[in-house]
Amino acid sequence: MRVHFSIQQLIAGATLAALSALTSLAQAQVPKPNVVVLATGGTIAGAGASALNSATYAAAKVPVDKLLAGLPELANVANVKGEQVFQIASESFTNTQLMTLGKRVSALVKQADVDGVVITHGTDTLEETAFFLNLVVHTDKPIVVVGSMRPGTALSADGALNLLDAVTVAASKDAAGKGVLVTMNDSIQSGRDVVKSVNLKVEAFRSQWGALGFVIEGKNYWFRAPVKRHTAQSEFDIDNINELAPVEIIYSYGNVPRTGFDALAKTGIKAVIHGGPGNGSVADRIVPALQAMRSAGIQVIRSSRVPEGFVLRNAEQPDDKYDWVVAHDLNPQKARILAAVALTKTDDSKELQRIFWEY
Ligand code: DAS
Repeated sequence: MRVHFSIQQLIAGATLAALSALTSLAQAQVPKPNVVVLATGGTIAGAGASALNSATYAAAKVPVDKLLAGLPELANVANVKGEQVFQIASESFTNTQLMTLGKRVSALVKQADVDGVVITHGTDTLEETAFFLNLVVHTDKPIVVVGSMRPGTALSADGALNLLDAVTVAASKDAAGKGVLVTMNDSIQSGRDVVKSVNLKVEAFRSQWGALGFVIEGKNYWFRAPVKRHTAQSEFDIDNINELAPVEIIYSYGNVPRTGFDALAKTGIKAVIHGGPGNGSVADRIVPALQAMRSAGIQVIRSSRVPEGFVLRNAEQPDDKYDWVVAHDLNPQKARILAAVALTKTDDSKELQRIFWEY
């Protein structure tokens, strides 16, 4: 049977084909976002002796250029440039590394030709760095911190997909204004909330308040947004900070002696984070040690060693009477970061408590 097309149908078909070709051409010409990857070391840059070494390896060995060259899929997502800021395992980070990294990120996000920043980082203190950047970098541009639990040399290594996801999120307009983010194991976590909760599995990072979303096959799926102050809304700005305040943590447990508390009190710290059991509980024999610290002008901040929940003010400890601060839901290591930043602006305990409620 012969099919007859009218002149009009032929013209319509040709027009549609031309439009489709023009659309593909236009899409091909849409400039890709520019993402800078700042490499600091960690397992994501690690190397093991064999594919079976998923936990036995040397961290911080592979340079950023090699990391990026090993992931050609990045070119489909963004124009990516790498910088090797450090090459260390993150348990060895100090406040100096935090400041150097923070100032570099702050400089990059001010550049019109930078749309997002990724930081490759060891997993051990990743949650501290992510929270620090969340507090002090003034931008709405996406900043994504990423690590891996297995080195790239291992079977089922997780670093490549984590890094691709991090660049995908950093290149995404819908990731703007959500604070510093962490992409691990398909999840998009808040840099404020995320903690390393398992020390040997790829599903190592979680937030007690849940992930912000997922990134699957190059697409972001968002389910919530942070409510605590961060980045562009923060009253803290890395550009106005020269040095973090000295703040230390002391862990409490049954039988804990005063020794550590009394020793810390003589080191010139501005605040002590008490990592207590339960609701940040303080043993009766330790209360006078903390009161002595407070009388010496050291801020006392009660956190908890319990992974979930938050420390309630004036519950089992008379915080008003002792002029102590509670760390809200922040674990001791995150409470240290917030205190070290906050004390660059205020030494007033009521102001500190406001800050711990708001950030
Ligand atoms: N030592 C760990 C670190 O650098 C390795 C890792 O898990 O990234 O944090």
